[in-house]
Amino acid sequence: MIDFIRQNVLSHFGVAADDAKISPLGNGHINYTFLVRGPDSDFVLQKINTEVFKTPTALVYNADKISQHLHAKVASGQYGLQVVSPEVTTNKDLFVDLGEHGFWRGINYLPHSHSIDVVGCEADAEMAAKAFGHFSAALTELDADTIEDVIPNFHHLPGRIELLEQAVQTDSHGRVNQCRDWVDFVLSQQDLLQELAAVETKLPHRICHNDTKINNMLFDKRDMSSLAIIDLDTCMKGYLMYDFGDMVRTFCSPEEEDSTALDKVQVRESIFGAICKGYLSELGDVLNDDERKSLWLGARVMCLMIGVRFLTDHLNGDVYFQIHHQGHNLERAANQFTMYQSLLNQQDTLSAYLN
Ligand code: GN1
Ligand code: MG
Repeated sequence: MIDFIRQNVLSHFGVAADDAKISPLGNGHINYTFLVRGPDSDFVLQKINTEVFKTPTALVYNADKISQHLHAKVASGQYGLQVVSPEVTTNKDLFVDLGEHGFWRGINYLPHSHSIDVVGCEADAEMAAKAFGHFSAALTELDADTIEDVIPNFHHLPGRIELLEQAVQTDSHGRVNQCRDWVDFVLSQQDLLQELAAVETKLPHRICHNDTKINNMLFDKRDMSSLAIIDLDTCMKGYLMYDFGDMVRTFCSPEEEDSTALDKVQVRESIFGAICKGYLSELGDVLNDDERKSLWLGARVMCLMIGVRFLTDHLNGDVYFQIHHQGHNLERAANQFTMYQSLLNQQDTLSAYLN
């Protein structure tokens, strides 16, 4: 793909084919991301997965709107992080659509940035949660209806379980027998669905990040302070409990999302406490009572839901998430279900942090 980029994409961004170094960047599961080091400046180039993002123009327009809003906040001294912005083409467009050869977009590269996949200490968890909270608080004045739903029903647990049931029915790759226990485990979690149905209707829709993984918060490698919130691809209307939940699922484990060392996968209580502290320091006054109470539910739903999504993709033959080896999605699913079980095992202690 790097040769293709050199020959067909770089010129749209005003960079000559032989003038750039191109290398893969980050750990995304959906889009293809590269760092382009040009003679004068660097930028991030992405090939958007249009099977997943069926209206990629909506994605880039949403991201641009959010970016402009945050820049205005920076200018008025109300936003303390750096902002990711579109890197426009030589025609001043937000993207290059090469049809069957891909939908490409550029993003500014933030110098001195550094990302991590596993949180090492409470201080980092608190700082990252504070940064995500700061991001959401800054978006409260942007009208949520101006942001398009790039993936309808993205965080919709009942819909995700239905898709799992369909994958089990079809069993297109003959993998159901191998994961029957996990399927039964998911289907035994009916109480969670009922709890969710009762809470959801009370919650306000807000613009959410929807992918608050630890590696979507960049640290400044000079002093390890928070630098920026990145990956605005799935910013959409939703419930903040899911942003909280995605932090819990990705910050709290001492292992990566795809670790097979399940005996080590668990929710670290001290990290959970640090997330609550950091997130509420920015959003404590913004959240209403129902939203605050919903956070514990959000944590459980997110862990279960991403496990369901990985398991479904394994059964469907790995058509959604990029995998690095056979069985990768099943390993990810087992890891996330283990996180979910760890949350349930610590229900009383953990939920007390939110009272
Ligand atoms: C995907 O590609 P990435 O890493 O930004 C996925 C998220 C999942 C995540 C799991 C559009 O995000 O929902 O939580 O993988 N994004 C999409 O690591 O499905
Ligand atoms: Mg993402």
